[in-house]
Amino acid sequence: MLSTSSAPPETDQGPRRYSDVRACRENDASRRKNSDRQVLAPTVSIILATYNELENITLTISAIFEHLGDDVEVIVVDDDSPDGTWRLVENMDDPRVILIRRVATRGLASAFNRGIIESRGEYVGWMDADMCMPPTMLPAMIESLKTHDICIGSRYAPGGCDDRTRLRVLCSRAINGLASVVLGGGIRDYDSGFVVLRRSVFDRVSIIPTGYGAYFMEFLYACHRKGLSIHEMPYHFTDRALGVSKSAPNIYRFLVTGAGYVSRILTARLRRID
Ligand SMILES: Nc1nc2c(ncn2[C@@H]2O[C@H](COP(=O)(O)OP(=O)(O)O)[C@@H](O)[C@H]2O)c(=O)[nH]1
Ligand SMILES: [Mg+2]
Repeated sequence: MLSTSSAPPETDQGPRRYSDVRACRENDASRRKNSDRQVLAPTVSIILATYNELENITLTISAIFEHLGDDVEVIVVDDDSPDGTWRLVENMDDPRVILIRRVATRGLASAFNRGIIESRGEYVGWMDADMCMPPTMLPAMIESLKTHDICIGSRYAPGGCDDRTRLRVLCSRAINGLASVVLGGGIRDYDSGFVVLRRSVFDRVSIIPTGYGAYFMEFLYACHRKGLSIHEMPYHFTDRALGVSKSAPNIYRFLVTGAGYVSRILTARLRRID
């Protein structure tokens, strides 16, 4: 298992190490394991952004390996979770698992962006680490990359399902409705956040690494504009059984997140910057 944090690279030994003084001391044991990282680049990289996912992270990682086997790396980008999610990952001692522990920063889009930078797979994917998005879907999603550039797990394509509370589903559908009117592209689940894609996609489109989940809509919009083919695969989204939602822990955060989505949809339409 590789453990890194977000300070400048060191040049002493081993591939791609990062440290700051605190993480360097705390991560000594796992850093000695850096050389255990798979030498050959795996075919698939799956990135998990985590903040306080102690109850879910082991389940999520094991389920990914169960369905994708050994030719995969799981990159966990944790923002120094107070519940010690990062420590649990660090102790997994698995060469297929890479831990990036960022300190003194937070952000979902920037966490996925960091994971993308570290990834090595020909196919790259990312998803939540809260067991709402089923890792059972991953093999079929990756298979579909034979004929598409991007595959998103979709709650709202025919056959999909979102079993969260009525209010959350209603809001999510409203945001998706607005996105499809303003951004077009015929995508039903614009803010899916559950995706696998060909690495070559990043030669044409980058994610804009600011904000919460709304970055995903802007990313898909840019992919659509560039003519990349996007496949929506329906799935059953199961509401969180363990841990707390970071986007809607209370009504205030819920409204702030919702407003962020609306403004990002409008900005994406106006920005059109490559
Ligand atoms: N690294 C990182 N991960 C985050 C942050 N906020 C949320 N996450 C993770 O992003 C995923 C989605 O968050 P979640 O709380 O499930 O939000 P929801 O799905 O919108 O209710 C989960 O895996 C979280 O642990 C953050 O600030 N930094
Ligand atoms: Mg979630």
